[in-house]
Amino acid sequence: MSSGNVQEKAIAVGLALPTVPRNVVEEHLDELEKLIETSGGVVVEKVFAKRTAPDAATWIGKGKAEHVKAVVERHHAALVVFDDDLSPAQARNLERVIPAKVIDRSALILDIFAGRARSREARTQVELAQLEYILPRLTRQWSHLSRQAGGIGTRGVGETQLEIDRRIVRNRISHLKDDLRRIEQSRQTQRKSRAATFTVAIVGYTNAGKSTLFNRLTSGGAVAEDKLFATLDARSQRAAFEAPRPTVIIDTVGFIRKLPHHLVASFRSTMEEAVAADLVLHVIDVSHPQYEDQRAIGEEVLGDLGVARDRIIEVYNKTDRADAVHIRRRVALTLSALTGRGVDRLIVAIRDRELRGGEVMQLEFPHHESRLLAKLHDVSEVHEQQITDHAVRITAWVPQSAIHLFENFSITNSLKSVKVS
Ligand SMILES: Nc1nc2c(ncn2[C@@H]2O[C@H](COP(=O)(O)OP(=O)(O)OP(=O)(O)O)[C@@H](O)[C@H]2O)c(=O)[nH]1
Ligand SMILES: [Mg+2]
Repeated sequence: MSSGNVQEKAIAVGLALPTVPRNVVEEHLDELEKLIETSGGVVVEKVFAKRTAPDAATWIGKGKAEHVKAVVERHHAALVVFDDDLSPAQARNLERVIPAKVIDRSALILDIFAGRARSREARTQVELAQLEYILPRLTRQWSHLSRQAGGIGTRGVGETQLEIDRRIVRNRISHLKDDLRRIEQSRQTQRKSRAATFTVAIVGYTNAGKSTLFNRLTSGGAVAEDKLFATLDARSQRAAFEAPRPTVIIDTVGFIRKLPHHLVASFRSTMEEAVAADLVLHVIDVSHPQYEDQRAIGEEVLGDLGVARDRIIEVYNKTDRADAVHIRRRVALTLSALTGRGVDRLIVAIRDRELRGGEVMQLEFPHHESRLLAKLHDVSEVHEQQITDHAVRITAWVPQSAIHLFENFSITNSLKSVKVS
């Protein structure tokens, strides 16, 4: 399905299993509908199948597939999207019955990403994920070809073609992987060059309000929209608020349930940069009926990526919305990125984190202590420096490990940091 295809008529199909109750399937289909809209389609009907177990050949069962066929014909729909991943064989079997393009949630998400990716890195990551998705499905084209060509006798030709296609795809995949490695290396160099910087990554479910918050904390410029996956490129910018250390905020790609695993792998490097941040803000949209689920998905992804819990601050967003009044969690940080209410408390929390592991000191060095002064510039964050006839006066954030070096030159200790709790 192409994103340029305006208002392609689509049918959304979900399967309710004993382990997945109907209302959950309905909520998942609502999300699938949003994804289809994001991709330029319109859902004309939703079909629910109910089974004790998925059908191996058609996922929803032969009878239900016939039903989908009738629905497709009634609406003249061009596309059928399954909420769950279909095996290549299942998709093939379904397309034999249903006179429309049959895709699954993963293919749809890949399509959206392909339409949105802008930076070279994001484009490379998406193309890699698409090819890895396509590779095991290449047989599909071949079976179409061989049927058209008349079957027996032409099979050898088809197989050869298939082998060629596969080789082309595999070559392209390894080429893209090389590209990504190179991009990742130059990114690591950049990362090192800003080692003194405190980095804050904003992560969370898609549409949670990450970019809106990013714009609040920086001078703005990120696109924030009521769309899934409005952001595809990790973006970083200096914080606009006063902070004890130079601070960079990073906006990231959102999470979603059942994220295609090829995409997870391809976007890993982008996410890894975010999770290497000093602090991770996990944004949760409390106005969403499934915010608990979304929070759990976020936690799982962060856990998989190896982010330590003590580096995460949960930020409960969209508290201005009427459907968010139920939130009365005393431990959590609640705010509205849209109205700005509560953002000041988040900034205080970020500053506290920056100060942990060090202290803001006011120091005075006689001019002959130039070596120590150089050392200070090396290991700390200098906020202010004043040169008088007799001395150099400095306000700086000094890491715990270096405080003893400068203690003798301290002129006040009134600006003590918040200690690690
Ligand atoms: N009412 C309300 N709406 C908000 C708030 N924060 C964000 N929004 C809206 O929620 C929608 C999504 O916001 P984004 O900032 O684009 O969300 P995101 O997490 O960056 O989304 P993706 O990049 O698509 O993953 C937009 O329409 C925002 O205006 C908030 O605090 N209150
Ligand atoms: Mg965004």
